[in-house]
Amino acid sequence: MELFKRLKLFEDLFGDDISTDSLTYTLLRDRYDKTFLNPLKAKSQFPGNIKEMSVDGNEVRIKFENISLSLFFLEDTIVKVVWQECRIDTLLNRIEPCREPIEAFKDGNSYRIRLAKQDLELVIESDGTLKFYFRDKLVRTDFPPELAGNASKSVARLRTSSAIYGLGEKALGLNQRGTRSLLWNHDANGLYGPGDDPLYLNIPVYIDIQATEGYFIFYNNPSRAVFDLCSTERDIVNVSFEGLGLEYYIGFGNLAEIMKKYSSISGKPLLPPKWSLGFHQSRYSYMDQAEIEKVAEGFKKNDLPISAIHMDIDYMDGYRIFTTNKGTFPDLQGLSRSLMDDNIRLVSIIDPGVKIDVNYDIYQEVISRNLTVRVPDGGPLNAPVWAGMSVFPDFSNAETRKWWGGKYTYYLDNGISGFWHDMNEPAAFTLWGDNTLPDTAELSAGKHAYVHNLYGLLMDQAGYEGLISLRKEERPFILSRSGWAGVQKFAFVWTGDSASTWAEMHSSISTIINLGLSGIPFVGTDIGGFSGSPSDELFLRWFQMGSFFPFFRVHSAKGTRMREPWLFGETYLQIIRKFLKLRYQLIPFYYTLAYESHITGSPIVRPVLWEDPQYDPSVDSVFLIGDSIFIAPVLTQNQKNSVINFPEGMWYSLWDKSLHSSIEKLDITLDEIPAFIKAGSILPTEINNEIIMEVYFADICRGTLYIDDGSMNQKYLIYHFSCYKKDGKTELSVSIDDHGYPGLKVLKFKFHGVKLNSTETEGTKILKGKNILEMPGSISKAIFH
Ligand code: MIG
Repeated sequence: MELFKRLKLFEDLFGDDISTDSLTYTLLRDRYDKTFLNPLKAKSQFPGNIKEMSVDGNEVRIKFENISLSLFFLEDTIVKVVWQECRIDTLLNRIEPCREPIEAFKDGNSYRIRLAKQDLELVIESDGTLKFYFRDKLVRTDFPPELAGNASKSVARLRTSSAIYGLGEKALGLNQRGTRSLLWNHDANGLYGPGDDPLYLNIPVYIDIQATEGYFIFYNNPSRAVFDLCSTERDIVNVSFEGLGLEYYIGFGNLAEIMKKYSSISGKPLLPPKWSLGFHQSRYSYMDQAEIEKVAEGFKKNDLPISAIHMDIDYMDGYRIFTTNKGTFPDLQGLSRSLMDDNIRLVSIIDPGVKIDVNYDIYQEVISRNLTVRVPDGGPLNAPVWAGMSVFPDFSNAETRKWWGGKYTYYLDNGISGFWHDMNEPAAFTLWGDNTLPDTAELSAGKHAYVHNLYGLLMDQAGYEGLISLRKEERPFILSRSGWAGVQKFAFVWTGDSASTWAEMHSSISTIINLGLSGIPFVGTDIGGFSGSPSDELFLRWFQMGSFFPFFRVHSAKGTRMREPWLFGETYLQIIRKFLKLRYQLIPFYYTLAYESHITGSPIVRPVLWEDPQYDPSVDSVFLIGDSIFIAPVLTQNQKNSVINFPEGMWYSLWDKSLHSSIEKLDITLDEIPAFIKAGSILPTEINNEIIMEVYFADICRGTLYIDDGSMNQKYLIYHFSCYKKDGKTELSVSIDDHGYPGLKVLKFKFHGVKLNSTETEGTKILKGKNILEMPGSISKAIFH
């Protein structure tokens, strides 16, 4: 019955051919997995009793009866624990060994290792239990692991009231303590909501934090895994992997330090092109060239700023990647050129599947060069996706990546600026079971079951490196649905096919924050939700919230209501315009945050805990942007007021500049959502191409502005601003970190919360009435009353 329903659904959606293909493929997949999956479970092994320990440089080796353990002490309080090495390349960075000499000694039946300067102590008990002490407190106990062949199970005890974040993309709430989830990249098939698991992008990393102290633990293992985070047993985390051994990294500190350490292993976030931080309008699909032109015109006519329009799969010729349907897109080059005249870029979708068609050059090449994922007994694996039966590039092969990356020249020649990698879990159409390739399919890095979670990451790497070699000066923009640890080096991520519901809008805040705390700063949702037709109000509230996320895009499924801003009536249009303009004013702030992320690995969307260690770590309805904007979005229909629990400190309303703190009940109107700037922030903004530093006054204020030429060659300049109040006078100082980019001729500051009178420093002038202080870019100090 279930099967017939599925078949019927597929026929309705894709037509007879694909549903027949899906049936054929699903049966084949089952046959392969039955024939070639090794059913013999390897025998379980535990370490047994400790035998001996030896220290060799930064490595401590401990022999147990059955297994050996290696501990590597790395720079910056990071420990690498290897019970069984991961033998495939997962694109991690190499970290330098720590320089501090290791103090290791026997203590009764245990061994003790101490790094005094780093406040770290590790106790290895005789059965293989590992106890981690940070700043003299026991933060984690790892019990002896169980290994069975390359499969592993690892159980640990956490502190009783710490919070857990991470795991990549999850819809299980903000604090994931108490959840159990699967780490297996998965196409949610067009729709998901709160609680659904797994989703498209999973990473075996989590942060365990209590107030300001904690650590990240990252398992270098992309194979299928289950993470039980204190859901079955109180304080007990139970993690199991299907293959690839047991190798993990732990790095200690506060949230900012943890993120810095994790990104030093998994990779620093890319530096995005500035335009990518603006607004993107998308639809599945704008069906032809004329429709895209109309959308662009609509934005212009209605005075709505926009940076990019996305082209979904229907631009292709029969869903063949690297082709265009000449009937509906007769002049792609002309289209991109005319949009570019208005500063609007085109982003086109790219799916990994290559249609099986002997007359299609991309198919011929991928086959003749032998670059596809293969079935266990030989030839290329065939599975259906949008293009019908297709083959799948083996991105774990460097040759495939090089070949694939070169193909982006087709789009660049057509004036396309950005790339949207979809279906890269990889997804395949099936009638039952897992909608991906067989576990037993072969990639050059190993069995699909083990390297599946790397597929998206490696496709992104292929695209990114291809683009860099095709146009050396420009920063690539890639948007990816799937990925793994390190995807931040190559791509932005959006949260896939979310439901158009209030509940999902709310839940997306946690998903976004957890992605950020998994190392991925450039994230956003389909505004309004992908699947379904949001009410006007839901769309507007989602738009208002989404306008603060680093990746800011409206997108929606076929058959749902259209979402161009002018379709919601004049009142809504005005509000949407206000939020679009606000976002463009804040671009210098987002760009500065992007640079900070690039250097430190910090997320852009942060939990309040980041700034206020006393804040409830589970509150999932508010977020910070950097350390200075606090957003409490409107998450229910027809809401009249909102009780807001402010983070520590004083907060200016972004709208009327009134001051707020602790707990307040505020009125809600349709045209705003509660948004606040921390008193003491100096926020870089831009109006009419002019940069203005907005000073939200307090006794001490600080802010940063990053500017550059936008290219890959890294010429930039950073301003650090600070402001102190002293004896009734205020002193503003500017310091410059110059890396070859010319500074601003004039520095402009707009003050909120204080009245400017006279200044003492030569060359500064106060533009009366507007509370604006203007000074030559060369001046490093101004004093005013
Ligand atoms: O099977 O390209 O998540 O954003 O519009 C669906 C069509 C394929 C899923 C993506 C969605 C996109 C859609 N894609």
